[in-house]
Amino acid sequence: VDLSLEWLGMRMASPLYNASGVMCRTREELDAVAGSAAGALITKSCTLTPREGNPEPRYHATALGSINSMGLPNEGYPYYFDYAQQFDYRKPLFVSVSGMSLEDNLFMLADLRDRHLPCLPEINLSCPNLPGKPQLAYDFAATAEALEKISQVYPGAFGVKLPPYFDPVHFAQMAALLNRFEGLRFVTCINSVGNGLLIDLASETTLISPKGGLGGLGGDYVLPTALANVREFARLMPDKHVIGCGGIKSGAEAFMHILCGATAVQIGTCLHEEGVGAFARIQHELAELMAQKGYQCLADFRGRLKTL
Ligand code: RRO
Repeated sequence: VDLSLEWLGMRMASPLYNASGVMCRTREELDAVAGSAAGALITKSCTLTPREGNPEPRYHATALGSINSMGLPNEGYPYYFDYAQQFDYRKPLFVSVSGMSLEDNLFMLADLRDRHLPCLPEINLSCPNLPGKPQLAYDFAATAEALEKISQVYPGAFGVKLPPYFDPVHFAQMAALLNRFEGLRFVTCINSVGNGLLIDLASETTLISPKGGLGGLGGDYVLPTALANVREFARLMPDKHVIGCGGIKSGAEAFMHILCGATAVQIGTCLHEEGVGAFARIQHELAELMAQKGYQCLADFRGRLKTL
């Protein structure tokens, strides 16, 4: 069984890599993903200047997934661009960019352009955890304005990280909007399901501290929502790549994401809980599942979901 893939001129030995935010804040964490079985790696979303993030506790895992309100803790964009500059590129590197304003994003992307680093930006339009700042991609007019300006500043291929949508009209409107931008080559679906609330029953207390306990959900809680978003965006944007993210913890969920049309898939909660060994394990499970089903490569089943 062959798990390799090629897209946008990049070769990946495996379709699995980390979701931005997990195992990617420091060089040491990025090196661990680079040295693992992951097919690629992506950095923590960065801002113009370093950020501590929200007060702790700000992440909690349960049997069914995770809740987080990290608040964009990161080392500032030069740290990640410098990492990219010294990276050996034995696998593709993505940098996640999440400015506090459109101007900040344009500034960072202009620098990335001028440095000619061979990495692709995934522009985060969907952070759910900044008090007072709504997720940009829930505002369709603001998203159009951002992509117009980004396309003027950044001539290369780029992608966006989308929040989950929950209505077919929104899928269609966002897909039509994204299809207008030629430089936009991929969308990553989905960011965490924003502003859920998990409660510890015994103590009758929230599990995390920021925002009265509200935070982005990941893991099993979000798998069906992630699959729906991957499926609909893959169907509505046939000329773009969709990267699947949400609820992957074994070969089975990775297979389902790819069946829905994902080019590659990212692991968040499961990677946080298990560590980088998750990549080899899930890859092995995916290969076994494909062999059982008689598939030799990812293209044999990618996007071939059957409906009733
Ligand atoms: O840092 C975070 O709180 C965070 C971000 Br930027 C994001 O995009 N998604 C998420 O679940 N957490």
